[in-house]
Amino acid sequence: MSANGLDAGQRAFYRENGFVHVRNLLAADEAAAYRAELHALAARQGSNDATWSSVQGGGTSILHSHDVHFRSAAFTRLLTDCRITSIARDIIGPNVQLHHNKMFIKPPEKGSPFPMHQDYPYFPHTRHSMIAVILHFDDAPEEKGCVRVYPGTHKLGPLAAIGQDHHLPEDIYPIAGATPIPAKAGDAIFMSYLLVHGSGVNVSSEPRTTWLIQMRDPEDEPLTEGHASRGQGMMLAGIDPRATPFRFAWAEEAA
Ligand SMILES: O=C(O)CCC(=O)C(=O)O
Repeated sequence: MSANGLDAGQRAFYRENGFVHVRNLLAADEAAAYRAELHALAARQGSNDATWSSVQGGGTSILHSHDVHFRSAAFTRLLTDCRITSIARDIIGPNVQLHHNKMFIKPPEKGSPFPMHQDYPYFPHTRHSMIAVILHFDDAPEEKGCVRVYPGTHKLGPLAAIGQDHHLPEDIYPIAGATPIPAKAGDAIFMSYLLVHGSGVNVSSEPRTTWLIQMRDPEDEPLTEGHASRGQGMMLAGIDPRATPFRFAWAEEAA
């Protein structure tokens, strides 16, 4: 995979569907190395279940960590890898800013699902420039609880969400009714934060290992405070055009 971004067909597909599946963004040996790095990180940090409140009690779990670039330098380098940022620029524009990043390891046989949702209610922004990329470090066939989407739903705008985890009504957006996107190690899925998406239970005998980066245009203002993360605001491509005088970080904190 080169760093040339999306071709015209992929750009048109993204505009129409709200996502694009990019195959082999990473080579197989790179994906394997990142996978090993995340599993080592998971062993260091111990159990940390991120199962959503609306699906708790089903005996499933999912391991997570946010701010992975504060835990492993390999991920600091990957954040600005132009194979990722060239595609982000095609979607967002020339300037791409980090919002947050997180790993998920869905354990074998009982890896938690993600109920269908939009990412919007977690961190709403004025111009909806926010996108996620989900990088796959091992194969994610359907039985591993691969990502599933409702294509085109990014055009509906923000939808009314339910409860603490902001999921969508199961009768309107059942997980089973969504289009599965089985992926191979090294594949990436880029999606709008307005796209309705989620994933099923990992019922396979292997873990599913992914890293998700949320990125935005730095000029797209957040509508709410909250969802802070370490390194939020780092420029991954281009510049932050908002001309602000330089201030030391400690002066910002004191203000
Ligand atoms: O990794 C997945 O299966 C989906 C993750 C997701 O939807 C999210 O973090 O918003």
